[in-house]
Order: sequence, then structure tokens, then C-alpha cells
Amino acid sequence: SSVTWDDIVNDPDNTQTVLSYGFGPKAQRYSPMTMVNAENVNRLTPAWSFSFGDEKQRGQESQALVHEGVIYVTGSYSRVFAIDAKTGKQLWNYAARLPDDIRPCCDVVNRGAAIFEDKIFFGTLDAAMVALDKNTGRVVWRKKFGDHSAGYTMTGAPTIVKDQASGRTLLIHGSSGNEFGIVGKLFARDPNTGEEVWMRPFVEGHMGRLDGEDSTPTGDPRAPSWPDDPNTETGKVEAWSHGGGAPWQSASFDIETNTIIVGAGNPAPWNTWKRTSEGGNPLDYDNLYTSGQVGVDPSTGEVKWFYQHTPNDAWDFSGNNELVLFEYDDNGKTVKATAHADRNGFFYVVDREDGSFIRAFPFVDNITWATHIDPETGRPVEVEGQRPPPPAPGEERGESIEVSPPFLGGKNWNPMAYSQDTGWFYVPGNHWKEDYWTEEVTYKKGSAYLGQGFRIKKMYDDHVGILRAMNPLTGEIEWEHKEALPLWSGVLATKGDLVFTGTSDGYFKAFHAKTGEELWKFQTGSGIVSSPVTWEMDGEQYIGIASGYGGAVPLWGGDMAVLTRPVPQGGAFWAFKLPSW
Ligand code: PQQ
Repeated sequence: SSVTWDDIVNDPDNTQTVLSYGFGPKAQRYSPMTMVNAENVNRLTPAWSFSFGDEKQRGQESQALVHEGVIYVTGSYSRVFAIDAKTGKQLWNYAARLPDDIRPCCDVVNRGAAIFEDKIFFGTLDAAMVALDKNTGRVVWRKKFGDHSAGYTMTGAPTIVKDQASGRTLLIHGSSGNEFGIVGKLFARDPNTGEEVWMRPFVEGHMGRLDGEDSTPTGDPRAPSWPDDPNTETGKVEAWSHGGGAPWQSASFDIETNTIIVGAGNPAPWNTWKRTSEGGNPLDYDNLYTSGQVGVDPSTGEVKWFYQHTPNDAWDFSGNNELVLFEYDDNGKTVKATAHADRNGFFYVVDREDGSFIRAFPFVDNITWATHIDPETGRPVEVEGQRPPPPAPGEERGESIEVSPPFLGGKNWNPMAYSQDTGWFYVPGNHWKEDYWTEEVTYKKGSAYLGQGFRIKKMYDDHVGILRAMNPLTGEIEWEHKEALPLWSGVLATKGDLVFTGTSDGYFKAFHAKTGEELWKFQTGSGIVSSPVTWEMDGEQYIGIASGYGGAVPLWGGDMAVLTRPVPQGGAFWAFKLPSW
């Protein structure tokens, strides 16, 4: 049958379905299922495995959807597979025909699909949104939303929301491309036709669109958070025309306040001095609305609120990581918050009614760029000398400095989970650092627009990956688990006292949610960089995950890329359950 908005809202409680990225509008990645639990997980056994086939391997970052006994999982190179959840037999597959001049920065990945009524929606690397008939895989509509040769591309899962004011259901998506100097945009579409309803750019002063007409500029039309330059046509510095901010991960949705909540990407180029006035102070130019979290009105695409994690981001921290919606009690008052573990190393709790700062604390060790987030202003207190300095006059390249976290982050896109039982977040982080320096850069369409060079290095001898159970009220680390290789897999928490995640050396693992004890592992044959799901079928609990190594680490990870070189390629979906014996 057809998937309704109510089905999506009820998804977190309905054990038979997985209908959105993050399991429901709050994206908590929590399941109330207990059939598989801390007592019996050691017996978990493969039920079947499905190969994505052909020569297209690389990173498999997908979180699967599950509906009426069918698994919808996306693959690298913009593919979708529909699989019988009982047998692992393929029902249909779709492979986008991709042009040669696509420009994904960080591997040919895809993180998942959305489902609504009788369609599956996903973004392709040539900057299109595609709707497929969920029963046949046939294309219902396809909408190109950007010039892929300029760097627009899509890797993230789209989101279905229902505008509580108009009653209209919308397909929400962003794009990638900040490394190529695109202007980041959030789109709302009619899921039936693919027609755009509105578009909101995330660079201050750029014009939005509503029903095909200019709507309003984002923020102040004069964009005072970006420097002026009287020598350009726009009157602003070159970077303003190519300023990034693209939301390349998935949005969450707060039904009560009718707000789409999404992370905005890094400003472009990475080089802070290109986004600061000549001889000026970066702290005078916040480069709105980049590297922060944005609350957007689903009716109009207007920005309702914005909280910036990294003003004038000089490190490519970006603000894209997932926003998990959760509530907690503060002396009898229920606080409705977002939780966000940023690449900059700090874990943020923000009031999701107005975007105001509540608290932030480190979730990884040895953050060098800021000492803390000022509790009064919500702004980072920076450490002097941690913005890579500009090249000396006549030089092409600035002096190298050491920074932690590196640009790949204390945590990257791989989503954390929130347990409603423990009240803790399970954060898949990494301990590493980098040598970082500026380089001269001028915008050229289709070329990398960074103005920065880097080399990622180890922080500790014994581990890189660090899975931490974090208390969002106190900032305390309740337990931690170390991994030799970077952690690049999403996390799932269940009421069965379990936390599941995958490792870059191929293990799918289960931990005790309260103690962190490793209870079970299974070798999937390639590295895991995807997000686990769980569902109920015929009275049994299944747990599934994609395996296939890739993503940003082997491409950009420096010493960490060397470390992961022995990891074999792959492309498979694994389903597990308790055996009948
Ligand atoms: N993608 C990964 C990955 O899939 O492993 C890691 C990263 C991306 C990053 O560290 C990025 O900074 C990043 N940035 C953009 C962007 O700014 O447009 C896009 C992507 C992407 O689409 O995968 C990544």
C-alpha cells in the first residue's frame, strides 16, 4: 500500500517500517524493539546477503528503508536496489546514467532515499532528483536542479515533511558542491510532480524563489557578513558569489513548530582571508548562513532562525552534520532541543523553538582551535594563531600550522543515535589532527575552490575511531570504545540495551548501551561506512547494514588514507537475525 505522512510520523514506533533517513522526523535512530537484546545478541547470525554487483564499488554509505517486506537501499554511483526483505532476492534496480564530468568531492556515495505514497526519491551525482515507482523502479519524474559541471552534486538522502500550515506534503533536499564554489540551496518540491515549490540560498544576500518567482533575499540584501569589494560587478568579494553553505546532509523536521531544521555547509573557499576584508578581522565577517544550523519555514522557505557553530569558518568544519531533535526536563520544564556533534569537535544543544544556544561541550580530545563556546554569547572562544595565516607577500603558500580536529572533523556525516532509555547520545567520532596552510586561489568554474592545503595525521598511536556515549545535559563521557581505523559508520540504538555500528575494517558490532561492552561482531568482507537499520518481520527482529568501503577518508585522509589502504572494496547489504536454534 501507499506510504502516508502519518506512517512517516509513526515510523519511530512502528517496528515493521523504516520510512526515513534517521527513522522519523526527529532522526533519533532509536528502535523500541527488544527481541534482539544484550542477553542474546551474541547469537546474531546472517539471514542473507545481497551483492550490489558489477564493477561499481567504492563507498556504500546508504541507510536502507523498509516497507511491507521490501528493502530500498541506494548504492554508489547513484543506484537503487529493491530487495525482498525475507529472502534477499532483488525485485528491481535502477542505475542512473551519469555523465563523465560529475564532480563529487568525496567519493561517488549516496546516503539513502525517501519514500512517500507510491514513490522512492533519491538524489543523483549529476545534480538531479529522481522519483521512482516503488513497485517497479520505473522513473516517474526527474528534475535537474544544478549544473553538475560547476560542482552541484547530490549524495544525501532527501526528506519528506508536511507543512502544518498548508497541509501540503513537500520533498526537501539540498545539494553538495561547496568545494567547487557553488551557492548552497535548499529546495522544496511537490512529491507528485517534482515541481519546485521554493528554493532558499544559504549565502546572505542571495535571492530566494517561491512558486517560480523571486521571493526574498536571504538575510540582509547588502550581506554585511561578507566583505565588500568596490572592484567587482557585485560590489562584494569574489567569494560571496561562490560562497557555499550547501546543505548536503539530511533535514530533520519539528512538527510542533512547523520548522525544517538542517545544517548549512562550509563557506567557500576554505581560505578565511578570501572571506575577510583586506587587512581585516575574520571575526567581523561571519559569512552567514554557513557552518551553522538553520530553521526554515516549510510554507515559504524563509529562514526562521539560525545558530552558527563556526563563524567565518577557516577550517572546513561545515555545519552539515545531522540535527537530532530531543526533549529533556529542566526543573519541571520540557526543553525542546536539537543535538548536533559538529566537525569542529563541540557537541551543541540548541533550543529548537528559536535557535538560541543552550550549551556546548567537547566530544573529542585536544580541540586546538577554540578553548570553549562562550555560554553567554554562544560563540567560540578562538585560540590565537589557529586560523591558517595568509601567504607572506610574494609567496603562493602560507606557513603550515597544526590544527585539531582536522577538516574531516571530530565527527563527519555518519550519524549518531539517541537512546530514549539512557538519554545518551552515541557519537561516532575520530581522534586525529592535520597540518594546514593557505594557498592562493581564484574561482574557476569546475575547479576545486579551497585556497587551502592539508595533511591529516594521527593523534594517538592506539586508535583513531572513538565511539562515545555522551550525556547531553552534563557533557560527561559515560563510556567509550576505541577503533584502530577511522569510524565512518552511522549508529543505531535499541531498547534492547544495544548500540550497533560498523567499522572501517569490516566488522558490524553491537555494544551494551549502558556499559559500552562489545557484545558481538561479524566480519562483512569490506569496510562499513553506512548506517544500520532494524525492522520486524514475521515475528522476528532483523538488523541490516550495507558494507563497502570508501567515502572521504581513503581520498583525503593523508596518513589515515594510507592506514585504510588494505581494506578491500565491496558492495553488499547484510541482514541479520537470531537463529531458530
Ligand atoms: N562526504 C564525505 C563522505 O561521504 O565520506 C565526507 C565529506 C563529504 C566531507 O568531509 C565534506 O566536507 C563534504 N563536503 C561536501 C560539500 O561541502 O559540498 C559534500 C560532501 C559529500 O557530498 O559527500 C562531503
